[in-house]
Amino acid sequence: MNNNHTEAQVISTYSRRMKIRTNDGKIGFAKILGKQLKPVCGDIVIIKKEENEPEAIITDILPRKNSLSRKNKYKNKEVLASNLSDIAIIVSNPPSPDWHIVDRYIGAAENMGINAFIICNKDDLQWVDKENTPILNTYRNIGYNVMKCSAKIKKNMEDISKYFEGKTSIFVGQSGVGKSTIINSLIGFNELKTQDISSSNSEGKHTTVNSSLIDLPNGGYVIDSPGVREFLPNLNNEREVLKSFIEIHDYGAKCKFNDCTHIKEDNCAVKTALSENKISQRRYDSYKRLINNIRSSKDQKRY
Ligand SMILES: Nc1nc2c(ncn2[C@@H]2O[C@H](COP(=O)(O)OP(=O)(O)OP(=O)(O)O)[C@@H](O)[C@H]2O)c(=O)[nH]1
Ligand SMILES: [Mg+2]
Ligand SMILES: [Zn+2]
Repeated sequence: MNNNHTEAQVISTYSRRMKIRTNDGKIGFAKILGKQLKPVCGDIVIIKKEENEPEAIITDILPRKNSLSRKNKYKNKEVLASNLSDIAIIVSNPPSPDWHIVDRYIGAAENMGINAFIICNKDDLQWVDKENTPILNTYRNIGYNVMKCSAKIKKNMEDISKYFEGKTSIFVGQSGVGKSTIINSLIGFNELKTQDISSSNSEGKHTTVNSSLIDLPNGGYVIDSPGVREFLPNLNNEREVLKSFIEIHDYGAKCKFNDCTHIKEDNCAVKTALSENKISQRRYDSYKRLINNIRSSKDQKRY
């Protein structure tokens, strides 16, 4: 590599300008060369620095180990972050949990081949009640780690902190669940802006507007991301939807037809498991919604 070309990691993105960290730990800004290049948080990029130029230029992105992507409103793939080991899905109440969003992030993680993990924040408000406990137990029974904490009164934060040591995780979830507050608590100071949800007068308030990568004191880093109202993972086909729901995938191995989609087919082991309450109806509904989404976007493409 030329001596004016070096590697750097993207730590936050501001449209065409990126905050980066070079291998020697220095933080700076760099601009992107051309319109094709779309670096995201977590990317390792090549930067070029000319002597008389004030800012470095990003000339390339090194191959990503993986990436978290969604389908945007134009049905195009949008990469949100890369090179991750874990997706931490934060839920709380308020705001009222949307478990379909949780299922969809889990689906994204399954398709990326990385861990998904649920954190129930605001445990000081004791919101995990009769309605939510069975839902959380369903996730536990499938094999997902579910932890409760309160970033506000620092309850269970040591366990949370240990879990993330050495990992490269992204914090995702609805706006106002406390993603930035938890990260501030993990690093021990208020690096990230947080805001009271009751002080907002519009429903769509998002405090965090840019993803940013934060170093953890004992190694590893977390990416804080803006809250979402919905999340559609970038799944390409029904097989990837099935891979998103591991319990449905597992029961599906016993269906009569190899290509059973577990919607209307006869002798479907998934349907049997559903009737015996071995698969949660709520998770199955999530599955059906994503299958229908794939089918309807295929129909649209035909015309
Ligand atoms: N009671 C209680 N409130 C909390 C807790 N953690 C965070 N909050 C509050 O919840 C509100 C939202 O917190 P944020 O950290 O800004 O939420 P966020 O998920 O980062 O929101 P976006 O950036 O909009 O996605 C703030 O008023 C926090 O003080 C907690 O453990 N208990
Ligand atoms: Mg935030
Ligand atoms: Zn089936």
